[in-house]
Amino acid sequence: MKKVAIVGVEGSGKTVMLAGLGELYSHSDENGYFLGPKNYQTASYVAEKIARMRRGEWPMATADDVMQGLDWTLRQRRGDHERPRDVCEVSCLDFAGEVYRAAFGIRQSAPPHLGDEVLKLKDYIRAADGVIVLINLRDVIVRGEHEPRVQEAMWITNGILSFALEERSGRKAPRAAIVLSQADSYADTIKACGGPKGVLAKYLPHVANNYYWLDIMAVSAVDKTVLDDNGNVVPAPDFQPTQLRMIMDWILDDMPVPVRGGASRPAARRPPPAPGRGERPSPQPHAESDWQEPSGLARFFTFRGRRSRGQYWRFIGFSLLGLIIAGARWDDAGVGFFALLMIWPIYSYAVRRLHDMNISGIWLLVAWIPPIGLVLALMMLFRGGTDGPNSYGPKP
Ligand SMILES: Nc1nc2c(ncn2[C@@H]2O[C@H](COP(=O)(O)OP(=O)(O)OP(=O)(O)O)[C@@H](O)[C@H]2O)c(=O)[nH]1
Ligand SMILES: [Mg+2]
Repeated sequence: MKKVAIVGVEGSGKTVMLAGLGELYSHSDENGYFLGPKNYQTASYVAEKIARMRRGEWPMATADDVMQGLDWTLRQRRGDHERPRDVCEVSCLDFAGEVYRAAFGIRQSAPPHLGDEVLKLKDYIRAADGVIVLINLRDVIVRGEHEPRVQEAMWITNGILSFALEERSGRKAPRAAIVLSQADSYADTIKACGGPKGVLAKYLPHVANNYYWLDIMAVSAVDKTVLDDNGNVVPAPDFQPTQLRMIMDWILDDMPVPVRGGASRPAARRPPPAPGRGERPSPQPHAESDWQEPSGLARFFTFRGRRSRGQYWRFIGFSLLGLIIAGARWDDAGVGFFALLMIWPIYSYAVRRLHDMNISGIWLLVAWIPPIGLVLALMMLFRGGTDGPNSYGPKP
């Protein structure tokens, strides 16, 4: 599960970005990635906001009491004949700016009607693996940090960042990025400052200094804009949220590199997470031609290759049947001999079942520790193998 929190003060661009991401990844990108909505609310939220934007209107400010949960499965298509693989879950919550003010603003306590929302917002940020903090460029460039409204916005933004990056017991701080929104309107200023980092250093120096190690990006959620009758910049009817690929690249940055298929995405900028934390990097795919499964009795004694859940169930079933027949026909010595004979195949199948899930057979060495043994046994019986080939061979 990958939880991405997209957060920011009132008017920072959260709703536009979430809807844009949903729209952009409703089709697969050149590497086959796409977002499958997990429920109707997510699909209709995106459709409604995008339809409004195509009519040349920005979404309404999110109302205090309509916090919207958005849940997608990020999947990857790997060719016409293979099922897409699930990469991770992307879950976001769209809160109203007022809830951020109540949670991180200068008031000492949240107004009673927002108490629950504030708790939910804090849980949302606390549980996130990645936090994207939005700052509206118009606020900092046009209004300037000395305007009271912008000062308050920056105070809240600081509050969000320090809360998100707090190290909590037993858990490292999440990855975080500062994203400057509305880049389409301020492209010249961004260029003149030498990029988004320069904008932050010039207009919000204390944010730039306090959070100098964070990734900083400037994005526009729309690639084409027009002026409406009142002279406001609004999305053009045929806009595309193409620049938001940058956001998805950031989300994917510490994901395992795809096992196979499609073009592989660019190498991650940061090292993959240490084993045991976050997702495990997928080992290199196994060359299918490397090794042929032995035939006849030999296939019960090898420790290479993979065994599917069905094969494993059948093997366990036949072994138990064999034991019952041996018990009925032979004396204790005969049954003991049969059990001894079965030890190797039992280990062989167990190792290969773990391989099917892309787990090393070495784990069987600690299976005698009861909780680990139980978990492994349950996984071997019930968990499916990885899609397509993995580092232990082709799908059985
Ligand atoms: N030109 C331009 N304007 C944008 C872009 N993204 C957001 N905006 C502007 O920023 C405003 C606020 O965007 P929202 O997505 O509604 O902001 P929000 O963070 O959801 O705001 P609240 O719901 O009030 O908390 C929009 O109405 C637009 O005017 C963008 O990519 N380009
Ligand atoms: Mg909103």
